[in-house]
Amino acid sequence: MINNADLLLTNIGQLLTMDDGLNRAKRGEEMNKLPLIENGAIAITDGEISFIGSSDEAKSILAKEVINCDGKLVTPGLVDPHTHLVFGGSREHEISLKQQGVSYLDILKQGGGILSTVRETRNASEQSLIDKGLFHLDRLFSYGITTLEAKSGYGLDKETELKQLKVIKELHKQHDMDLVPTFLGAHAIPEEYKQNPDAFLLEMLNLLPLIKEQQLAEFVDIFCETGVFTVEQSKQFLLKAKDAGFQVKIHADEIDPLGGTEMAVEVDAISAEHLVGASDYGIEKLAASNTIAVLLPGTTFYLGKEQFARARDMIDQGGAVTISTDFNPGSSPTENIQFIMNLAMLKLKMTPEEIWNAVTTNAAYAINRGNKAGKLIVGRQADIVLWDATNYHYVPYHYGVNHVQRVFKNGKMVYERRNLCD
Ligand code: IZC
Ligand code: ZN
Repeated sequence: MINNADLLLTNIGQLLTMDDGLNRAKRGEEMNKLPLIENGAIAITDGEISFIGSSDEAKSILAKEVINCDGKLVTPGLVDPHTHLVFGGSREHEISLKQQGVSYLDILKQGGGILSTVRETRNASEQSLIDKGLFHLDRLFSYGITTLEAKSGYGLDKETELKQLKVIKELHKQHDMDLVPTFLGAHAIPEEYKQNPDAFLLEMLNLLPLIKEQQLAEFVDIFCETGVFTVEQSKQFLLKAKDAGFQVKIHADEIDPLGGTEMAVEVDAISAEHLVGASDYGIEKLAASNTIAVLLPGTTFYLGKEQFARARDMIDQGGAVTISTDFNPGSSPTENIQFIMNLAMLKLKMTPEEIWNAVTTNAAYAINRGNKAGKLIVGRQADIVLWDATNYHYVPYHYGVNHVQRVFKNGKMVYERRNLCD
C-alpha cells in the first residue's frame, strides 16, 4: 500500500498509459493499438509515478492531495520531436509576399525566409533569446507538451550557432520543460558563402568537436532541399557528423522530391522529417528501416500546399511515424500540437490511436527519450496531462482550441486552464 503519495489522480475516464512493453517506436499495425485503463487512477510520489491502476484499487492510497478527474481523459505529457524554438524576430512582414504567390523557396532565394531570421538571431542578445524561448515554452506547456527537441540553425556562423545552442541549454536549466538539442548549422547557405556551400558545410563540420565536448547537441540535422543542400552534400555531411559521434536527423523531401527519404535510411538516421515528396521507393525503404518518420502537417497547411505526407502508406507498409508542430517563425508559427493532431486526422488520415502513439511514445523514440518520456509507467518521471475531454477521440476531432485542463511535469503542476468565465 502507498501511504506517502503527494498526489492522486482518481476517477479517470480513460487513462492512456501507452505502456506497450516495447523498447522501440511502434510501427505499422502496432500504432493502431492504445494501452488504456478505464476508470483509472495514478499516484505521484517525489515527482515520479508511484501507482497506476483502477480507481477502486487506488482507494487504499493515502495522498496529500487528491484530484477527482470526473471521468476525464489522462495521458502522458506530449513530446514534440521537431522545433526551431530559438530565433530572433518573426516573419509576419512576409505575409504579403506569400499572398502574392511568392513561394517559400523563392522568398529564401531573395534573402528572406530563414535568412531574415538569421539576421535577427545574429543581432539578438543571449538574454533576449532566453526570454523569448521561456515565453514559447510556457505556451508549449499549455498545449500539453512536456518534452521537446529544439534545433539551432539561425546563426549559420560559429558565434551565433553556439549562442543558440547555449540558449537551448540554458532554457533546459531554467524552465521545467525537458529540451533535447539538435545542431542544424546546415539550415541554409548564408549570404557570405553563396558561391561556396561546400566551404560553409566544412565550417559547420569543424564545430562538431567543440559541440560534442561541451555537450551542446545530441543530434546533427541538415536541410536537404532545392536551393539549399543537395542529397549528396547532405549525405556526406551526415556521415561526417556520425563519425564525430552524433546521431543524425534530416529535413528531407519537404518541398521538392529529391530523394532525401531513401538517403536518410542509407545513413541510418534516427529520424527523417517532413517527407511530403517521398517517392514510392523512399517510403518502401523507410517502412523497412529503423528510421522514424517525423511528419509535419502544420507546415504543409501553412505553406498552402495540397499534397500532404503519405502517412497512410508509411504506416500501412509497416513504418514508424510521429508528428510535430515544426514550431518555427516561417513555415509553421504555432505551438498548438493539438491542431497538428487535428490535421493528422483530417489530412494524413491517421486514426486517433495512431495519432496518440505518434505524439507520445514514437515522438520520444525519435529524440532518444523513449525510455524516459511518452509513457506512464511506475518509476518514471510524472509527466501527465489531464484533458477537458472524456475520451481520446475527442481531441483530434474538436479542432483549433486547447483541450488541456492541467499539465504536470515531474509531478509539479505547470499549467492549469482558468475557467472560461473567469
Ligand atoms: O525558419 O523557415 N523548413 N526550415 C526548413 C524551416 C522550415 C524553418 C524556417
Ligand atoms: Zn524544421
